[in-house]
Amino acid sequence: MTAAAALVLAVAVAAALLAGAAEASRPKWNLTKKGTTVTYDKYSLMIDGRRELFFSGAIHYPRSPPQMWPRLLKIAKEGGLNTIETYVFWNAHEPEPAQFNFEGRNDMIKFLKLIQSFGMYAIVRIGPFIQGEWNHGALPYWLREIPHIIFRANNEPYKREMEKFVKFIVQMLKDENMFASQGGHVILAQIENEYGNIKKDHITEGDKYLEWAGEMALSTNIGVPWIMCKQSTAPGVVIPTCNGRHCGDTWVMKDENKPHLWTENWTAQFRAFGNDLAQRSAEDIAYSVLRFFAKGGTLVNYYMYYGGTNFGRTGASYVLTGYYDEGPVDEYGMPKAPKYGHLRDLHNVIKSYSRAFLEGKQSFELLGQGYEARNFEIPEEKLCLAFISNNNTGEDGTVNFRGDKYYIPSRSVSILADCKHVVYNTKRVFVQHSERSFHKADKATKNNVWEMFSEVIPRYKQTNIRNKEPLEQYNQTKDQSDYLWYTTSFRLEADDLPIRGDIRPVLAVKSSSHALVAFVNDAFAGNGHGTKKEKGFTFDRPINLRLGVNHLALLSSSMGMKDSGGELVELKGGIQDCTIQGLNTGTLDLQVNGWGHKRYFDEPDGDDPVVLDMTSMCKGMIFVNGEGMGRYWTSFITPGKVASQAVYVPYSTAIFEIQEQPIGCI
Ligand SMILES: *[C@@H]1O[C@H](CO)[C@@H](O)[C@H](O)[C@H]1NC(C)=O
Ligand SMILES: *[C@@H]1O[C@H](CO)[C@@H](O)[C@H](O)[C@H]1NC(C)=O
Ligand SMILES: *[C@@H]1O[C@H](CO)[C@@H](O)[C@H](O)[C@H]1NC(C)=O
Ligand SMILES: CC(=O)N[C@H]1CO[C@H](CO)[C@@H](O)[C@@H]1O
Repeated sequence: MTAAAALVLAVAVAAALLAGAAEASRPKWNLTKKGTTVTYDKYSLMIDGRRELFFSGAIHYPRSPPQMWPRLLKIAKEGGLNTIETYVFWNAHEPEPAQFNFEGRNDMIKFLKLIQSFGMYAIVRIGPFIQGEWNHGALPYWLREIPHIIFRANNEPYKREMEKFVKFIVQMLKDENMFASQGGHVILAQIENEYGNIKKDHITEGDKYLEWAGEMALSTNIGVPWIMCKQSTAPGVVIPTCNGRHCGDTWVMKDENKPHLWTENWTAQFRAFGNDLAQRSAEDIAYSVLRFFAKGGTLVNYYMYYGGTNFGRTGASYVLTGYYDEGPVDEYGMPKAPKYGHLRDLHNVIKSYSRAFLEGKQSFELLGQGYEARNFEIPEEKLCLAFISNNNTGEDGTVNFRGDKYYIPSRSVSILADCKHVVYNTKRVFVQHSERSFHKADKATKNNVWEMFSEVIPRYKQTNIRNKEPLEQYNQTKDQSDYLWYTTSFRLEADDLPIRGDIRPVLAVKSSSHALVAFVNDAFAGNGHGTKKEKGFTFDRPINLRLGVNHLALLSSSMGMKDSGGELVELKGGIQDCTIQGLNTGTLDLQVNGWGHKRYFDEPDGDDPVVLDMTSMCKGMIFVNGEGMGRYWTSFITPGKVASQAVYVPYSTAIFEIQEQPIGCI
């Protein structure tokens, strides 16, 4: 490995926008304020009976260091947000039954109090299944070992554990007076998550489970409404909400008397290793938000507003370590132009006409094929606000509206103050574009001391976990490591060798994990990997064998556990099938040859964002001062022939002890 010398420390150059952002704002909110009521009708949520608009951004506390939280919240507030949404991460908080962790990045209460101190509201999505591109959808590994458990079904063992955790979190929030009803700022809580996606998969009474989940949530008496997302209906007073890209066009609300809330509006697309950049333009997001608001929506949550980092092993299968770097605020905590500014302008415009918007009488006018006006009026106060939209793709046009002509670009919405003057159009972006650039930090790259650790390639004889067939991987590693060694030994007789002609025998391995490195008689024999899209992969490579005993060692690795799907509990990893083909005597099936297993633990020995360029380092995990900073995999290139993510660890300004754990180019 010659890579150490090529490892480059670089400093990201912050946009000018950021100046002064690091300094935390003073708390403006009186924390001892008495409770407020949060209610709703079919039009909106109401705080103490007053209608409000909610511009919310998702920021997940375990995806950034607590030192960054004040700066992120300040940027969010300056971007026109008044609400922050976060999930609660069960497997981060309860890695072992009844052993809790709310320290550092997991300090949920600290994060929520900080939101309150900025005078912003909070939405807490307790789940406790959350998906979220988070390892195992945040369900702790130990749940899998509970006999007869079926996740997210009308299943007693699951319901018992879910209820225990939900009530534990609710109690914790109540003890700190976090709910609006207690004077805190949590205005909504979410139970379950996108259940609509898997309901069809369940044979075990999905409807009954959902009904139970709603009732269980309501029984906690938090004094603020509960929501369920990505469902068109929800039990009782629970509010169903939309997740998607274009909720203004796709959302069908089946429950009358409940408001239109949009809990996930994707600001880009999260990425997996091997994926090219996923962009969603500022114009397209603004367009969707306005179409949703024009139809009476009153809450939008940008998913993600700031994505952050999947530290350590927290990312779900193949998910990139940098999370939603393409959102309005990038992984480094820098506002991304023009997305950030264009949305800020949108929020400010809508807010300044919020009275007409929230209290006005709504009307609708069809202005032509694909053209419409949605108006909000309070005639006695001469207040009028109109949203004129052109939903046609690739066709700009002019419409007549109340005696005037308006030019509206394709797929755009104009806001008309007084139903007359255009004050915003989603396609007219006034914010300048900016680019992120890096420069080498020579000072930080010099005088580093590098050490190398090497792993001994194990042989069957040295292992103590043995089985006739290779064992399932997750069951062995129990989510403590990405790696598991599989070893077996076999004897070849003179009959088997020499091989016919000059053809070398081929080692063929089928894996349901994500990558593997193969060694034959202690020598590197090749590697292979799958992709996020295709489950499992086959590795086949010609190998060198010898007369007598041969040793095979396969280092199988997982890039995180899946985070979704009805079959999550049946998730399997590891070697499924192993043969040696092309021997004189035919194919040697090693599947029931007797396998030894060895766990490989990821244990390390050891405010301008600084980043690590890992381009030359292939694949592994980065540790900084003993803490896992996330997976890297720069040798997995995209169709565009680059690594999905080349630079990592965009936080500390002084990283001197860096150890990375390369395991070869897979
Ligand atoms: C905060 O609210 C409490 C209770 O309503 C009140 O006694 C106190 O004076 C307030 N403090 C500030 C700084 O407004
Ligand atoms: C708006 O355009 C999109 C994309 O063509 C289409 O799917 C949607 O149905 C249209 N909405 C309306 C209300 O026409
Ligand atoms: C996991 O492994 C243990 C012991 O190796 C075994 O008893 C159990 O059946 C396995 N469970 C699964 C789901 O494979
Ligand atoms: C509900 C919905 O619109 N889901 C979409 C979210 O975005 C992804 C990626 O663009 C789509 O695959 C989903 O269908």
